[in-house]
Amino acid sequence: FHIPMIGTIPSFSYVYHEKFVLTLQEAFVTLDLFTRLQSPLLEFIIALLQSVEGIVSLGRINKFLQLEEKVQSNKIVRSKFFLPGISIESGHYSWGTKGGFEISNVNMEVKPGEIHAVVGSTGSGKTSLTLAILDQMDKISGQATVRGKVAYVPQSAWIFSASVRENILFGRPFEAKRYAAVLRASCMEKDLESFSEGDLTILSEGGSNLSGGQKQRISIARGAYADADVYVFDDPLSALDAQVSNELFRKMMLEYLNRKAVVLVINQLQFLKQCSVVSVLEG
Ligand code: TTP
Ligand code: MG
Repeated sequence: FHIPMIGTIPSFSYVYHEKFVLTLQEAFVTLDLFTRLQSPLLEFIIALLQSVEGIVSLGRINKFLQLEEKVQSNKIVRSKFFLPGISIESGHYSWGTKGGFEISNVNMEVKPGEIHAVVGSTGSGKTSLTLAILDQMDKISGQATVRGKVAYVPQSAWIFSASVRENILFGRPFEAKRYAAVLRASCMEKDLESFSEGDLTILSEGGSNLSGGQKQRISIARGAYADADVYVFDDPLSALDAQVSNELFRKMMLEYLNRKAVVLVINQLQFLKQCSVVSVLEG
């Protein structure tokens, strides 16, 4: 006697023999028992999968907690009683690995209202210097103090999957006046007109529906909107044409951030004469 498949329980059989008589009672009780088994069996599989995930997660958390403690080496002062800015004296930084890249003899002083330009050939350590300011590089010797809130705009812009506006606000509350000023200073207004839904247009992860220059300007706008005291820009003009570079330098660096302490890695040497100090990385 054969009972067809019921739910996820495979079909089962009943031996037909003179001794066994399949009564209604037997058939339904058996069916009922099998049905009752279904959910514990499914839950067992889920529990098994979750245990495996749990073990993997615990392993990762364990690895993370066992990492070596990073000693903060730059002095970071957030007090309002000090004038914001950066001062580094005879700074010597390394990337931690023996015989790896190091920058030494770093002397810089950046005050509010100043643009401190950093120039040097590719691979000379411009990005490293900006990361040394952010205390991401290991300090071997020297004195370094960073006073105030710092905003950092990295060399390669990144975009997350959300609207243009959310990419600029980056979790901060929306303030219409500041937001409009930032859009103007980062020359985003024309681009927004060309987007189907203006600044509410949803961007894809990594910003594949944007040009390189648009990504870079959204990244700059995000930094500007952060309303920090110290701004560190790593080559913000690299993906922009000459005209937009000119406009952005004037509106953002000279006007919008005119009272801030700005460190600006730059390859467009024509702007250097408008900067307060120029540092050159050599050797
Ligand atoms: P960078 O500091 O990246 O050089 P750069 O910014 O001047 O170059 P570019 O103009 O192309 O942007 O690199 C200097 C050296 O530091 C290089 O040998 C790689 C090393 N380095 C690390 O080891 N780890 C890091 O995280 C970085 C950023 C650089
Ligand atoms: Mg770099």
